[in-house]
Amino acid sequence: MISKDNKITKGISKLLSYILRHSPETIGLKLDENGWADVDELIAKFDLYDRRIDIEQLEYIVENNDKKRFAFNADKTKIRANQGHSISVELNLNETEPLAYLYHGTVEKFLSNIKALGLQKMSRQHVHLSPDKETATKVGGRRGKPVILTIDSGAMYRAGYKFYLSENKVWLTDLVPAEYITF
Ligand code: HQG
Repeated sequence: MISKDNKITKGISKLLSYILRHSPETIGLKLDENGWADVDELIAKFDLYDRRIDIEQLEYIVENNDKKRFAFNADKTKIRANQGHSISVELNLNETEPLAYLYHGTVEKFLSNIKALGLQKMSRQHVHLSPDKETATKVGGRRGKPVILTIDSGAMYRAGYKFYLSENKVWLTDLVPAEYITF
């Protein structure tokens, strides 16, 4: 039985995030254009690099990961990250009307750039937005004292900007111009 705070499981989750979002080539893995890795191949490649993992452990991670970062396909032969990629993958997310307001957690040092250029994707495929201030506070808190920006997503949507909701409920868009941000 793998326990929730099992350090090994956490370490594997982190590695899995890195491999499936940013750098599959690190272990010689190939993702398809939709970001899916073959589960058997992933397990074999992990093995080659001396990081043992089995299907049970993957199932546990998919099920219990704190942010539901990963998903299997229907027959569990493939696995992918739900969002957060820096490599180019087509997730085929459905365009969704956003909540009237969304939030973005960041830190003070980025504010002058954000005021000038809006929220940009930076190294990822999308700008990530949170449905509530509490989540945004956690996101910003990864980098220091969090600063929460309020996004007028309703107005953006009416102006034609597209929004997507990932499997794990992160709101994604391509750009948030500064005029839609309350600082
Ligand atoms: C900032 C985590 C300067 C932006 C979280 C952020 C999220 C700018 C950083 C997910 C800027 C990018 C994503 C501009 C944006 N000038 N800085 N114009 N526009 N920034 O990590 O949103 O745990 O790529 O404020 O929970 O922090 O990995 O984005 O600080 O959902 O699953 O540039 O990552 O999820 O950083 O986080 P990131 P993020 P996981």
